[in-house]
Amino acid sequence: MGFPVKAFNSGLDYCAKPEDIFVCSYPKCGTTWLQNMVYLILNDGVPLSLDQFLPRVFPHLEEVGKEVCNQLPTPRLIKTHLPFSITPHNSKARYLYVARNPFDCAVSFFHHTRGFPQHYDFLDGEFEEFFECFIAGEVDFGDYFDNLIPWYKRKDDENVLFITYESMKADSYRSIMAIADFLEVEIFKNKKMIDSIIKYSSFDAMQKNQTRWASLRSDTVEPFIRKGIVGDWVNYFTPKQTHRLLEKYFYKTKGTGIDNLWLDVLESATKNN
Ligand code: PPS
Repeated sequence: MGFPVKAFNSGLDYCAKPEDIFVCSYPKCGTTWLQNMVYLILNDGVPLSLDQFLPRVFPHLEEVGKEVCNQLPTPRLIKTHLPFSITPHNSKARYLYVARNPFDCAVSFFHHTRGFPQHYDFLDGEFEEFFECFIAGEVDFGDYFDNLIPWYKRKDDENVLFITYESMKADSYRSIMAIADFLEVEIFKNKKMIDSIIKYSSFDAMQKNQTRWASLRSDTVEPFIRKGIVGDWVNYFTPKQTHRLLEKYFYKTKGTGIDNLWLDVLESATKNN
């Protein structure tokens, strides 16, 4: 991932405050989108100004370390891909977790890995090669399921909001209302504000300003806000790969309830393998 080791270790040591708001996820599952929604909800629907950058306003804990996070205004807005067990915990802090089906996540992660040649040296890498790393859990932040499952188990905790990328796509209004409710921000009476949050968190609006959202590193060669759809995986997965990921999905998530999370995707994957 190319984060400075010192910052990564310091991030693990961060002491969460009761007012903190964390956006948590496995990589490529809609983190930036959710961060922007949270930001807009807390800021009356007014988008980041031209001289503001999301990674500064809402930094990635493991990338910048605790010193940077300690300097943030209250409520501190913090992004993390850490697994639940080592995410800094405070029983009063709020944790929003966004999950995305593993098929689309893998494709997005593939592009991300090609996109940072100085870190991954994978500029000409093929999906076939990346898929083997993904399914083995040998990618940044480890195995997809090991991140998802423990967070999913906390989904009914009072200070956790579990949301999916697909539900944000299907109904952004409803997702925004659920997030605002969780953050205890009253926006439901203010139609203008809601419209503004929807507008500025839309794919088109976010795609316009790539540099606004990306990591503090500037060496990416692929757009960070890339395609933003559900189902792009069908353009990459072979039937055999689909079968293998499905098998792992059902094996890992058995008895957790996650097998009901992406029924459409699972159905189409089952037909495709
Ligand atoms: S990271 O690097 O882990 O923080 O990446 P992350 O932000 O989690 O995920 C990036 C993917 O989210 C898509 N994205 C969006 N989709 C729909 N609408 C909006 N507004 C939006 N913003 C970001 C982004 O395009 C990446 O997905 P892919 O499939 O690669 O397009």
